[in-house]
Amino acid sequence: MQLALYGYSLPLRQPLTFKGERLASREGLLVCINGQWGEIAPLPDFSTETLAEAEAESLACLVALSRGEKVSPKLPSVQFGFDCAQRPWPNHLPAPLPPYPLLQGAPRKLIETLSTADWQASSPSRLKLKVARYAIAEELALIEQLAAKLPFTKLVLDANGGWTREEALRFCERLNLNQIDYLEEPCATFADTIAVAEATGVAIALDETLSRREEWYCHPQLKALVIKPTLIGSLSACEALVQRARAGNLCVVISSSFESDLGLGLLSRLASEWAPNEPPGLGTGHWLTERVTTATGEVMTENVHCLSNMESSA
Ligand code: OSB
Ligand code: MG
Repeated sequence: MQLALYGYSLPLRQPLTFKGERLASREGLLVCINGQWGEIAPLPDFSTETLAEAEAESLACLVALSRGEKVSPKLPSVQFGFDCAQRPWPNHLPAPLPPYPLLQGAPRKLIETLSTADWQASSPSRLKLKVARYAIAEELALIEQLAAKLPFTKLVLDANGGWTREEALRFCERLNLNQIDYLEEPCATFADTIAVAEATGVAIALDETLSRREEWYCHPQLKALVIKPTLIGSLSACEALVQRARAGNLCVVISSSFESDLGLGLLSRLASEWAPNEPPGLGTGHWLTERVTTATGEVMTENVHCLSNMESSA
């Protein structure tokens, strides 16, 4: 049995701020079990575990595997990595749909780049914009410009729970819903999010509510579940959410957390398996300027550093 753990550090095109923490590069781990890969990349402020904790648990799991023991990691990012590296992947998956683009940044800057962006030539069917970061009036003005420039594009807004119920109400009351596909997590609690949906008519999607494993129920205005396998962890927990979505007639959007190209490839395969007709939320790839795999999917060992490499007879 061949068992290995690698670390990577990939520069971000622009530093990203996650709830106050500035990231200039993305760091994560790659696990390889008998030639099959998984990625372990907790995202600061979204994951509850740190990279150091994930590395420690990963190394302990590899030692256990080398002794022929079964492992069941506790940390979500480690569960995801080990599940991917050990699961029997289906042989024939439908071709993956291209991810929809993700816009994140100061409204003024984004309005500038709007005129130069190359996706204007072939406007995407869906586009995601982060909100609840700047003044409500600025964000609403940007949305109006986006909608006018891309009349055939549906907009997904993601507030990451950043508004109080009152702020979300103020925003949604002034929002033209015509081109809005749905709004992800307007408020920090499910009760506030539902209250905003009911008061304003906006369709909503759940993301953090799922990864934090909070209680939720189906509602006529709940349109989609945004499933982030890196944050949810075990693939069977993800599959349970997919089943719940199907039962409630909700869209399933498989979404990334700034993983490397290897992790994005795994997520893309899960998306074609679980949500073959839904463009995935994997638009984070553009934020990384370097790769860990070649175009044919081979890991470039010169772009990663080896943390452990074991051969065992177990
Ligand atoms: O809230 O959806 C989020 C990326 C990192 C952390 C949180 C989120 C995201 C994304 C990924 O928006 C892209 C997507 O879901 O479309
Ligand atoms: Mg989200």
